[in-house]
Amino acid sequence: MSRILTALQPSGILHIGNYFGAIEPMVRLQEEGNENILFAVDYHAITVPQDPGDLRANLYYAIATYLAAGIDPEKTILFQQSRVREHTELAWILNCIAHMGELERMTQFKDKAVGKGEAVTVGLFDYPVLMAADILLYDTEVVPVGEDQKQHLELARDLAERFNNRFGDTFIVPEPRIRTQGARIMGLDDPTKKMSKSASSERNYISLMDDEKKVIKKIKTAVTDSEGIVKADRAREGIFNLLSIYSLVTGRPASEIEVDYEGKGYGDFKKDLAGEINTFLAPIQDKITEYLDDKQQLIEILDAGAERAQALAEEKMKVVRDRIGVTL
Ligand code: ATP
Ligand code: LTN
Repeated sequence: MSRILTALQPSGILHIGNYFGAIEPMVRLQEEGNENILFAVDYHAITVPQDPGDLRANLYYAIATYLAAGIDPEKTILFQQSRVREHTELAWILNCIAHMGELERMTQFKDKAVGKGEAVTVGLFDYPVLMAADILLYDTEVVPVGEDQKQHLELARDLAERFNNRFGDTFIVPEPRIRTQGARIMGLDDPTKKMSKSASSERNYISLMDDEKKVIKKIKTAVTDSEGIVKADRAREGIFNLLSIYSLVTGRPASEIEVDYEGKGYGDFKKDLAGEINTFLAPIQDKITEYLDDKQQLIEILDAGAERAQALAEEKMKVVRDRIGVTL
């Protein structure tokens, strides 16, 4: 049994990339009887401007989605980051051992800082340190993340080791678990880049809340190629990506799906794929809506989760405060 932890930003739309890359793996790990921790990182979300009303709505939506996907709040500690103050407290302490140079090398920061010049916020720069605090606070052993978060995890490991060397063994050095299946669903309009909610066009992604018509339209216009053969060939990014999505939503191997479309064109394939996506989304959407209609229940779940997380965090912080010499 391992302590497994991951977190997602409550930043609005969740797409099928987020679902298969981040949420569904957590559901599987929960069923394997691990000690799971999952939270919505609202203090990471505010590293870029957020409208307060939107942020609140997105928090409800994020939690409703995890529950709809099968996260069981009895088995997984499910909460909201800002409710456990120890995250920001530990981030401050880690700030005092983190180096400017190592943060300046973070590619996510460099990407997000583009065009901001001197006005880039300290929060955006410090994002990876808060993430390290999220992880180290709970004696986390395994962190399932997408490929894009590998560098942040490396920093968390470095900070754990540096702290341990300076103040004595305190933190577990966490291992990343980079997903293989579903790790990278690509954009429908540009299959060379990952599906992303911050893409310039809505055509890039299938949101978990897209209605039938939207799904049909987006799949119809998804980029393929002129070969007209449905085959899982990595070199043909567009069709490869659509086949992966087909496989994920139906749970059938791509090799089997290929056979069904031998001698048929992309038209039939796309029509069926849209249908399969809609069949897959319908029950999830119903459940999300059900949870959102009962905010009181969501609040109770989050209260209970925060209480459990806080108990663990407080234990850890007692040790940390003592190690650095602030407890008298
Ligand atoms: P943005 O596109 O705005 O950077 P995002 O869609 O990447 O946002 P995040 O909140 O950064 O979403 O990531 C949430 C989780 O979803 C992370 O674990 C990330 O690795 C995973 N994820 C994001 N996009 C994909 C994708 N296209 N395929 C698989 N997993 C993804
Ligand atoms: N940066 C992560 C979100 C995140 C996270 C974490 C992931 C914040 N804290 C701790 C794993 C563990 C992202 O997916 N964008």
